[in-house]
Formats: sequence, C-alpha cells, structure tokens
Amino acid sequence: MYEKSSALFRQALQYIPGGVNSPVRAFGRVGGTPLFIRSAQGARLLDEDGNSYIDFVNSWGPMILGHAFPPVVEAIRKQALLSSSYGAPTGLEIRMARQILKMVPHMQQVRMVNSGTEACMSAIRLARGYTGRSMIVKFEGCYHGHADALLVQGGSGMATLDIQTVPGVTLGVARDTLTAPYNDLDAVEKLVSAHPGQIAALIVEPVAGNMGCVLPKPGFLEGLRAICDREGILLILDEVMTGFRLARGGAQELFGIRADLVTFGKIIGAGLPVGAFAGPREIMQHLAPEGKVYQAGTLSGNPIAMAAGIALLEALDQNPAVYHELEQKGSWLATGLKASFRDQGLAVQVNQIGSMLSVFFNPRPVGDFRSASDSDPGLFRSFFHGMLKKGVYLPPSPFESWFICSALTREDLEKTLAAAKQIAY
Ligand code: HOZ
Repeated sequence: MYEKSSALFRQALQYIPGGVNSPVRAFGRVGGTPLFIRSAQGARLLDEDGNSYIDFVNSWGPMILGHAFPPVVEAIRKQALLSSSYGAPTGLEIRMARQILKMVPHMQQVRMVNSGTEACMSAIRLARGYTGRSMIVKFEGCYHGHADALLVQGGSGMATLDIQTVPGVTLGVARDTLTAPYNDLDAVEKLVSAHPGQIAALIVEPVAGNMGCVLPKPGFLEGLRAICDREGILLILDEVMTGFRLARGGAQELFGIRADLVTFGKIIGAGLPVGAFAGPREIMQHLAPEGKVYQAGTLSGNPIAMAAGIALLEALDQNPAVYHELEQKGSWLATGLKASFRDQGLAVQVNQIGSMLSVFFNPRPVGDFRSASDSDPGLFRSFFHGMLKKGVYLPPSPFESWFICSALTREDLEKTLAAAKQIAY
C-alpha cells in the first residue's frame, strides 16, 4: 500500500536529515513511513502509490478553500509569466496590505515576510525595540516558529519529538523567554510581578493549535489584554493558524480582543511561503527604513506569493458565509466523533472550534500542555494508522490541530466518521 512512499523515504534519508524538510512530517510520534504526496485537489490528497485520502492537514492550515483552488492557480500562472521575483516594490504588495488591513481589525500597517517563523521573530524584535525591554512571555505548548527566543517549552514538532531544550539556543537567549501554562492568568500575574518593567511582549496563540487544538477559557484572552495594558506590555496574537480561518478577521474578531501586534503565516500566501505581521502605525513606524528596528528579505512580498494570497483572501472576503459553513462541518464532525468514541467505550476529548479540531485520548478535559501531554500515545497511534488505512490523512501527532477545508463534502465527513467507528484499538 505504501511501497513507493517507503522507497522514496529510504532515498530521502540519504540526502535530507531525517528524510524530511520539517520534523512534523516525519511520523516520528506514530511510527511508519511518511506519505510522499504526488498531488492534491479540493479536499483530496493523492500519494505516490496512488492512494487517495481525505485531507485534514491541508498544508497545516492554508488550504482553507481546498487544494488547487482555481482562482489561486490562475493568479500564480499569470504572475509566473511576468517573472517570479524582482527584489523591488510592486503594486501587488499594496493590494495585499490593503486586503489584510480591510479584513483584520485594529491594524494600520503590515510588513510582509516569508513565513510564520519570520513574522513572530520580527514582531518580537519590534516589541523589544519599541518598548526598550528584553523579556517576553510565551505559553507552554504554544509554538511560534523556530526562532531561537521562541524555542522554549514549544509545542508542535518539539512536543511531538519530546525535545525539551534545543541545543544551539544559548542560555542567554532562553533566559529572556519566560513561560506560563496556557489558560493560567495567575501564573502570568506572578511572572509579571517578578519582572517589573522588563517584559516587552506577551505572545500567545489565541486558540492553540500546536499542542493539539486547545481553546482559551472564557476570560483568558481578556485577562491577558488587561495585564498588558496595565504593565505597558505588547500583546502579540499569533494568528498563523487562526488568522482568516476562525473568522474573516481571525481570533481578534471572533473573541473581540485587540492585539498590539498580530502575526500571520502560510494562509496569506495560499500555501506559498509567506508570513506577515501587522500593528498600529505608532508601533510599525519603528521598523527600518522608517525606524531602526531592522528587518529585511529579498523574497518578502514576492509577486507570485502576493498574487496567490490576494486571490485567496479576496475569495474569503467575498464569501463570509464560508465561516459559518466551516463551523457547521467542524461541529458536525466533533459531535459525531464524540458519539463514536463513547460507543466504543473510549474516554476521549474532542476539542473543536470552527474548522480546527483535535482528538485527545484522555478522560479529562484538555486545556493546557500538561493535560494534552497526559493523553494516551498508543491509542492515538492506532487511531492515526487506522484512519490512514481507511483513506483519512490526519496530522501525525496528537500535538497538532486538524484543519477542515470548505471543499470537504458531506460524503467526506460521513466517510471520516465511518472510518473512526471501525478502528480496532
Ligand atoms: N505550525 C505548523 C504545525 N504545527 C508548522 C508545520 C511545520 O513545522 O512543518
């Protein structure tokens, strides 16, 4: 069933460390061979062995309207004929900035970068430059890309591979990153009072997606906002996963929370390598060349990525009903999965909000990294491989969120549920 993928993985191991270009792809948590993908269309993936899967990874989020979405394909094709990069400004960058600022509340300026990692790394630098303070607060199990300062108690691949400390991240850098459990305002208060006037920024995934999908408790985000206002700390909402996904204006709109800076990733490029961060002019003007906080990139605002991203964002902007549709699909699936696990006699948590969802083989509610880590790894492994055999491609780790796309049909959802009902544990 996976002969070609296995053969390609053996070759890849020779030339690429671990056989993959990003650790979360390696099936390290679940065992077996990563699938090598030939193509994808709508909600379907095709691997090199010719197996077809219903896709719940969706390139870790950006394929919200499905793979090979025709307006995106056409935009890429048109721009490719005009060259793929100039290293000079284009009108496309203005259109993209306008489109983002139209959809995202509270922001006045935006800087394009090449990934979510770059967006979070640069937003942190800007927060430090703006406030003149050094320390930051992040939450255990949240992942904001692989910049040194943010590789502390991280989720995603770090949690999957159980990497507690990262060789190469110096003690000096790590010391400036304070951590608190997600959903724990008291812990944040303690950190803040132990480091008065030293914390530049607090960065958080408004809905965590990198320890599995973990929702903020009522009052958590509002509490963070109040602490930041009181202490002169910048609140950075990492909307790499939630931006343009949970609502047209992301988590800021959904929860009615104002960020000081907001970061975005791959969805802004419709799956091409793009990121961005945005904020009020008063903060953003500290970036070079206007200010002295240096940040740069030859490929930043790359015309093909801009064309693709504009096509996707415009499609989302023009069809706000898509968010209701995605929420309905997400909640239908979550309800069905809960019932199916109950019928199988399994105590399982299904966390879901809109088109983000995770399954935790844990009898207790999952609201932070500790509870997420308490889940049963063996049951997850059986579930993952059982689903894969039945043609459902899930993130290969309990520390990742599933992503639902609008191309997913009722039939796909029913097939997914039917597959879950048949897994033998
Ligand atoms: N944040 C994404 C998954 N949690 C990143 C994907 C990757 O690291 O490859």
